[in-house]
Amino acid sequence: MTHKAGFVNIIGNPNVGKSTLMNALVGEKLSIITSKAQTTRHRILGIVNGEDYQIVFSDTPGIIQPAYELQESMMDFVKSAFDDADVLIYMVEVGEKELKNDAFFNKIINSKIPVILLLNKIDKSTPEEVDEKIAYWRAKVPNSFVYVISALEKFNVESVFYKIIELLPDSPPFYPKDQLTDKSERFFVNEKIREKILQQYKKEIPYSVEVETESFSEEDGIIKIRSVIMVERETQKGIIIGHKGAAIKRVGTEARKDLEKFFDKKVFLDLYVKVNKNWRSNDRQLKRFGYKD
Ligand SMILES: Nc1nc2c(ncn2[C@@H]2O[C@H](COP(=O)(O)OP(=O)(O)O)[C@@H](O)[C@H]2O)c(=O)[nH]1
Ligand SMILES: [Mg+2]
Repeated sequence: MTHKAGFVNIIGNPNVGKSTLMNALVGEKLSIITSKAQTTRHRILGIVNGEDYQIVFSDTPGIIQPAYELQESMMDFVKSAFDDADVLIYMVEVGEKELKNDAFFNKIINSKIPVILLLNKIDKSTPEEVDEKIAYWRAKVPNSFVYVISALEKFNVESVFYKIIELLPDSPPFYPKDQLTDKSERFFVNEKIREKILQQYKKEIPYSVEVETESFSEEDGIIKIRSVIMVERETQKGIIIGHKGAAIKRVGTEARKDLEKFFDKKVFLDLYVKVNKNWRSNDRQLKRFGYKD
């Protein structure tokens, strides 16, 4: 029996639905999803195993023009996703025009590997609009297989899945067949807490936050977790905590509920806040948080 395997890397503008798609394809909430740009900061693998295939999906940060060092590292993750892809998924949404980064766009249209162009969020548009957009994208990315989908409502996602399998090269698996992702349990804890922060705070707060899980241990069926929320400045610390600690308490409660579902165990989550001055522009801190080698 021949075996197929390969890297299928999802790229596109911020907020088009890349993480929603990966979670739908993998069937797990590996990537956090919010309506804000730059929710995804890392490259996150989601692995789907079949008897005779293994698909290694990569969710990546949305393509932007980097303004500070963290964002430069985020764009390095996108670059790496071009380098090792066996199939490239370029996701766009109804209503958008083009990538803000010409170099990335040229890489897509000149790609030697198969490109699947997904026109997402069609649940939000009319059939006429969709037809017009299909024609537009076929002309703009002529080397691609075009599909219209709704990642949110899982419309047409299965057809994309079968197309991917068809396009995969013959290869033995890259990862053990029971592995779901390349990230640790602590990583998912950090991300879940960050998701709640993205949802609950405004302006620059979500972008100034990094989360680090200091301890993760399981005893008597309960997972005990202690995590630090790091901000760039003292004033942000006060905002995170909120009046009488109400704001951080809400973050903790919401994150705990999701983590209990994710791990399928009871979770005890202890959160505290620390200032880590200008960590987004500090090389050593970016390495520490896994944004750089
Ligand atoms: N209406 C609609 N919204 C979607 C769809 N897919 C994703 N979204 C929403 O778009 C926003 C961004 O999604 P996300 O997956 O985080 O986008 P990413 O930045 O490309 O990873 C979230 O609010 C999603 O719920 C879709 O098919 N239809
Ligand atoms: Mg994302």
